[in-house]
Amino acid sequence: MKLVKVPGVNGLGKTKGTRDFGDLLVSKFDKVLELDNGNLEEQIIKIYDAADEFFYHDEMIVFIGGDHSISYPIARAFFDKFENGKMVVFDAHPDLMPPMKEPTHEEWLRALVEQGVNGEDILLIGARKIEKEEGKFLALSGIKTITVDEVRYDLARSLRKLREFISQGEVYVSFDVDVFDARIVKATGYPVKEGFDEEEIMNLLGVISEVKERLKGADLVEVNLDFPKKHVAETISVAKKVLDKFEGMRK
Ligand SMILES: [Mn+2]
Repeated sequence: MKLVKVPGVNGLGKTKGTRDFGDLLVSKFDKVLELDNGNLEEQIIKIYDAADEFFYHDEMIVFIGGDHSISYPIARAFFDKFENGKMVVFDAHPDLMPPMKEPTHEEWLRALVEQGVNGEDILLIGARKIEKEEGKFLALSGIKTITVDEVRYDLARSLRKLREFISQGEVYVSFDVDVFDARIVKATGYPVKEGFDEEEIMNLLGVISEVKERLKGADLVEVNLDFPKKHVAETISVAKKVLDKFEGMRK
């Protein structure tokens, strides 16, 4: 596994605290991208080029953000390279607001679909804070979903649905820490209650680990250091468990 630090932010100033959380999570990166967060156009190109190069090599890559806007160029590189690619997104928010020219962390997923990625190749897990216009887009987009309630009330069926989704093609996982319940992950910009607990997430990630060498990469985003130290420490320790799980996936 290769670990890449992607200190990209594009959250209209509200996600600056996510820039360097990777330094608290990982002691050594295989690569650190040098990004000027004031130049969004260049930031997107640099992230795309780096992701494109990593996907060329047959090794699992984990990109550590940053906010969720980094997943836009990474996912574009992924879908450009892998025609049959499937992306699993863990997020409390669907990130489907109408996109800006340089998509922010609130609309990166919609930008991807509007630019031609097939919604049916995306599975969104845990979304529970959905704006009206996002709901409309979601319904028309073909994006598949698994909700927290589905997992809680019929775990076996939810795991089957996930397993079926990733049963063929290359797989990429985008993981926004706010998919966890707001009591578990507090150091993030927009925590949402009624989210997953750790065991539920580990069950879902366990299914993803079954795909082995078809799993090409993952990202981990939206831990925000601009919160009380205690909350940051707790959130980092939860994020570390997710990273450890990624790490075990292709061994
Ligand atoms: Mn997100």
